[in-house]
Amino acid sequence: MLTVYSDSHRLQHGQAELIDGTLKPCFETPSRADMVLAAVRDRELGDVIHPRRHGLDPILRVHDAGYVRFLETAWRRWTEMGRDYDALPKMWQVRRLREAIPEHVEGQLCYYSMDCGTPVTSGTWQAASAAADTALTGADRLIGGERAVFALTRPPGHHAAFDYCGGYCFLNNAAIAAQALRDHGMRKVAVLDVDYHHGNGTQDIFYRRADVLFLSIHGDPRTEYPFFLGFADEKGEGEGLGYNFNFPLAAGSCVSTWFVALDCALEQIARFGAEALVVSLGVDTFQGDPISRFQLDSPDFVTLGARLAGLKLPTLFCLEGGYAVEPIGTNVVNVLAGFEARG
Ligand code: OKP
Ligand code: ZN
Repeated sequence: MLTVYSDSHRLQHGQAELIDGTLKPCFETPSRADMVLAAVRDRELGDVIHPRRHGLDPILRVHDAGYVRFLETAWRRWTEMGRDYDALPKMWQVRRLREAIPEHVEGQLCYYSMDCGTPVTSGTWQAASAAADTALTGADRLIGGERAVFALTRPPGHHAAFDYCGGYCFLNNAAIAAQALRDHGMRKVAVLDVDYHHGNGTQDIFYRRADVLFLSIHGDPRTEYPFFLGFADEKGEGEGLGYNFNFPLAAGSCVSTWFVALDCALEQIARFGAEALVVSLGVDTFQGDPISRFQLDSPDFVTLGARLAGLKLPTLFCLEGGYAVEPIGTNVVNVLAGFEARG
């Protein structure tokens, strides 16, 4: 399987996130992508290519222009005030506060974020736009007839919505790629999110649309991040009604429960008649993940890959979460190798 990878991911290297009431080193680190790339090479998954630049247009197909402008300019504006540490928001536009967009970069940081675990740094825009290019280059290859491509995207994307960042995500790589597939003639695209956390950003972007089916298997938001989206009764709106499926599972759920949900999701994708599949591939469902509570073990990821291959669709994998750094490469490549073995 072809891998798309850019070293620019390194430019997103946050110092700290607020966790359990204290600032802790970020879980979402450059070493994650290094480990995945090393496993791709060790296991001879296939060629590794650099992404091609695609510019802003495909990003603006799914993201708000004001939000994208904010991401591009936030670090410069933040440091112009003499600050040189990561930019993190410290308040939110909650119920009954005004929805007007603040003028000041500090206010905009709050307006355009959903949490304080997603630091804007000197290299955030470069890294996030390189990740979008990585997903887009993968989409190009699918259009060109490739059976499957792995976009080694970092920072991840699935929590990034139309107009906000959060959950370590700035640009929604999978959504940008799914839209590109649509724009290049694939009439129906399914996005399946297997990360431990609900893909609130991807759901937000496609919620009113019938041409992109979104499905997510994740920790129940009653107890798990992102808490405010990902419930089973979120089925889409307007034309999109019936084209959104959430499979929230209790934290601690066993492997067989997880695979039952996967089978339900795969059945919906087949019924939808998807012409292409985008997989938001988080491996934080691993039993050893430090911030998640499912039980998958490394061999289970091979099974996951094989089941996905059973759909017989052109498939783009975009990396999302996975914070057990040492085994992340094995777990990700297990999915991809399981997919290829099933062909
Ligand atoms: C990003 B992705 C848990 C803190 C959770 C945010 C998690 C973001 C996950 N104690 N903080 O979906 O893997
Ligand atoms: Zn996750």
